[in-house]
Order: sequence, then C-alpha cells, then structure tokens
Amino acid sequence: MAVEVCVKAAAGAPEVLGDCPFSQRVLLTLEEKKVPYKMHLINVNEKPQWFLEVNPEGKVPVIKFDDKCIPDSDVIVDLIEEKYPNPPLSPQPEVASVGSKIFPSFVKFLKSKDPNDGSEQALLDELKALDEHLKAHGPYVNGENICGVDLSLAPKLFHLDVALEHFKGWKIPESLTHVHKYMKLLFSRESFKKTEPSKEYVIAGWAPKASLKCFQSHCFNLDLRSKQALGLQQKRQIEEEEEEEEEEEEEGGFQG
Ligand SMILES: N[C@@H](CCC(=O)N[C@@H](CS)C(=O)NCC(=O)O)C(=O)O
Repeated sequence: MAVEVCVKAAAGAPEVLGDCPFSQRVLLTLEEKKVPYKMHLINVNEKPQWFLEVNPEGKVPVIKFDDKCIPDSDVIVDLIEEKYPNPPLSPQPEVASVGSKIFPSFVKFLKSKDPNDGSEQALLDELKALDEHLKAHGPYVNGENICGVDLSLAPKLFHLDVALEHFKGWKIPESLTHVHKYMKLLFSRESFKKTEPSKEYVIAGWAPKASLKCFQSHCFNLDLRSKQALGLQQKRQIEEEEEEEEEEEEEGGFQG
C-alpha cells in the first residue's frame, strides 16, 4: 500500500503542489528511495477538518505510517530511513549540520528593511562556508552520493534563489562557483523536477514576509481567487511572524 503524505497546496490553487520546503524535502526523500506515495494537497488557509483531527497542530508535512499520522519533516525523514533503508540517505554525522544556517539567514535578509543590519553579510558568510565545504568534499555535501542534508537544502536554496531575486534583485555571487554547480546538480535531478513548486507560488508564499510594496505589485498580476487567498495568507503570516518574533526574543534564535 502506498504511503500517504500531506503536503502544502499552492496559495489560491488548492489542486496544485505548493511552496513548502519541508513538504518538498519529504517528497524528495520518497522519490530518491522510489517509495510509492499518495499525496494529499492541504490548503493551509482553509485546513480540512479531517486534517486537523489527525494533526491538531495543523502544519504540513504529515505522513501516515501504520495508521499513525506523523508531522515534522525531521521526524518523517528519519522514519522513512528506518522503513526504507535503500538507498541510504543518512548523512555522516560530521556533515549533518552543513548549510543549516542558510535558511534562517535567508529569511532574516528577506525580511530586513535595513541594508546595514548585517543580514546580507550573514547570509553571504553561510553561503561561502557551504561553497568551501563543497569545494573540499563535493559534489554533494557527503561526497559522491546524495544524502538527506542535500534533500533538506535543495528546496531551501530554491526558495532563496527565487525569492531574493524577485524581492531584492539579489543573486548568489558568481564567485561561489561550487554553490552554483551544486544547485544545478540538485535542481536537475528527476526527484527535484517531479516535486518542484512553480516559482510563482514560491514568490506568492514569501510575499507577506518581504516588503508590502513588492507584495502589492506582485498581487497586481494575480487573478481574484489568488488575491483573496493571498490576502488571507498575508494576514495569517503577519500574525505568525509577530508570534515568531516574540518567541525569538524569548528563545534568542530563529527556528526554520
Ligand atoms: N518544522 C516543521 C515546519 C513545518 C512548517 O512550518 N510548515 C508550514 C508550511 S511551509 C505550515 O504548515 N504552515 C501552516 C500553518 O502553520 O498553519 C517541519 O520541518 O516539518
């Protein structure tokens, strides 16, 4: 029986795969291991009751194993590894945290309205560290074979690339040649092509976190249904962002 997995639907298009990097990470893991799966697309702006019943926290991704619904991509990929050990995707412990600060650094830079707050430099430092790691150990983080760290980083680098170019006209410097090669390699894999969200939805998903001006100009080009969905999403994300900021202040960090 195929594994069942709940992932995010696109904003304003509930029948299309959406822009959640954690959902894509799980799909990539299933694809790389050739595990057959059935996808349920969840409209996170109007979560179905059955979904909230099996997962009261309401976040995607969720996987169903042995009649149990399990959320959280970290937990899910570990379980997939246990049940489907081939090909092995667990990284060597020494590379497990490679690139782990790229996503929170990207989000900080995307949200930043102050060009002198150091968020751009912090992201560049993380990308440079990845470039150096790949230069020494590549082409993948673990060497010759793809591993779970690559499958976690691939969707995040895709979001970074698409959103920063769209909202800030910012590109990963050409000098980071190993990062560029790495992204090409990841994005050209069959697993990525099969699970890739449309750029339009990635941009729509980040719009509420980027500047309002960019959000409005982007909305101008959308149809009414998408505008309504995005309006709701924007309201909810601003609330979430405020909660996150409060938590960050309490915990002293960002959880991506
Ligand atoms: N730490 C979680 C993060 C999952 C997450 O943040 N999912 C977002 C979509 S990208 C979500 O479900 N948002 C809807 C909501 O919180 O209501 C994981 O790795 O699975």
